[in-house]
Amino acid sequence: MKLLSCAALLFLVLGSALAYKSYSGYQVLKTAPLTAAAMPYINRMSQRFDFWGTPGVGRPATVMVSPEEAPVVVAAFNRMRVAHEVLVADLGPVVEKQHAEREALKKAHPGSPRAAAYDRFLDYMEVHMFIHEVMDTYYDITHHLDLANTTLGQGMHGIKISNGQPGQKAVWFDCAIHAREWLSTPVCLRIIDEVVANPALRDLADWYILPVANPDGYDYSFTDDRFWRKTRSPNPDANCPGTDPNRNFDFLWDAGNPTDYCSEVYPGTGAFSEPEVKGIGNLILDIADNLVLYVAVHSYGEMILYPYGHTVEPVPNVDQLIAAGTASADAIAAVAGTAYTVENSASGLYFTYGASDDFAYGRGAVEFAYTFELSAGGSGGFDPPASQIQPTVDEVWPGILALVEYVLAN
Ligand code: 0X9
Ligand code: ZN
Repeated sequence: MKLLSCAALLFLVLGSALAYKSYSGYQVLKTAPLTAAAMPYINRMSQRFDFWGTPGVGRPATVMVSPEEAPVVVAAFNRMRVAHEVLVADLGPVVEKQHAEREALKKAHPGSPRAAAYDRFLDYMEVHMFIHEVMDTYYDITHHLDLANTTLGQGMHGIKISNGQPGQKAVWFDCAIHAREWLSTPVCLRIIDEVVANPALRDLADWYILPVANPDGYDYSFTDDRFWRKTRSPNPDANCPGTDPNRNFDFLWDAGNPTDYCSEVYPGTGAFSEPEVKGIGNLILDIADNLVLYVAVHSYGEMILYPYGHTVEPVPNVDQLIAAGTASADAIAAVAGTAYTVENSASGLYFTYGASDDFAYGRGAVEFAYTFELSAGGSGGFDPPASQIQPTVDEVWPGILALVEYVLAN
């Protein structure tokens, strides 16, 4: 009996380790800084291959390739005369090691998710517990935002923090709409921690914060596939489920997006086909009259991006967008010297349609809308170690505060 339960345990442990996608033989390739001439090709390639971070003129691009994809991508780079090198020769052991480290850290920090939030990456259940712990403690200033039920039937938990004064301006932050961009969630959690602790911040504005905007995908990146990006909604091709939620918003939806289900930027069957995206979009429109700042937190690139993503034509309040973004970047740089650039989303000639920031700006008429791309980390950029959480939130929070202060003063 004892032997049997040992065997069962072993099977469970091995089984769960095996369930995690191995990435054995996958490589990460890094190009030389891209030229403007290369961008049309990169745009096309990014619809089929998994580019990490936001490609742009003057910046190197990183792309993850399976063993089958590697020769195809290398041949394309050679044709385009894009110099490149192998950044990670085999992702397999990298993913395995990090998975093991995560398990170990969980054992080392078994306390409440709120206590551990900057020591290790919290899974979705733990983020939910974090929100509930905050709401129990600060019941008088918090309100649970029940945005939607995800495709897999999970609740989408956000939090509104407010001193309850009617007619206040509002600011919005969402994190981890791309499942694998784990570093973003602790930024949202830090914002929550700061705002509940500081009455002056609540006098500035009502704060809407959504730490995990893509719960099904986020879960999946913890349990099955470290580099999962999209939602988990089924597609006709059962091998390629999921929609890129940041191409699914009802703003220029599908104007130039791919129709290939397997693409990492597949936009879905229609605008707001994803319940998560619809939930976010509807709430933004509901509060649009008061909403003055929208921020989506992503990784990576050390950039503060402003609308639009489909054109390099400047928007009417571009000067204000740049000034506020620069105030934020300066505050970030003041902490440890990390240099965020303030850029138009499409200035790198990497065009996108149906993204959340453009929806907030173009459809919700939110005057200040941004995407923050945090720092890269780990071997290829998308696998930062947990030790990077604390320094990231320590430098980004002052940037968020400077941004909110600027926006509300102007
Ligand atoms: O492409 C995206 O969705 C974002 N980059 S990421 O590497 N995190 O996927 C950038 C979105 C910036 N905003 C717009 N392009 N509108
Ligand atoms: Zn992203």
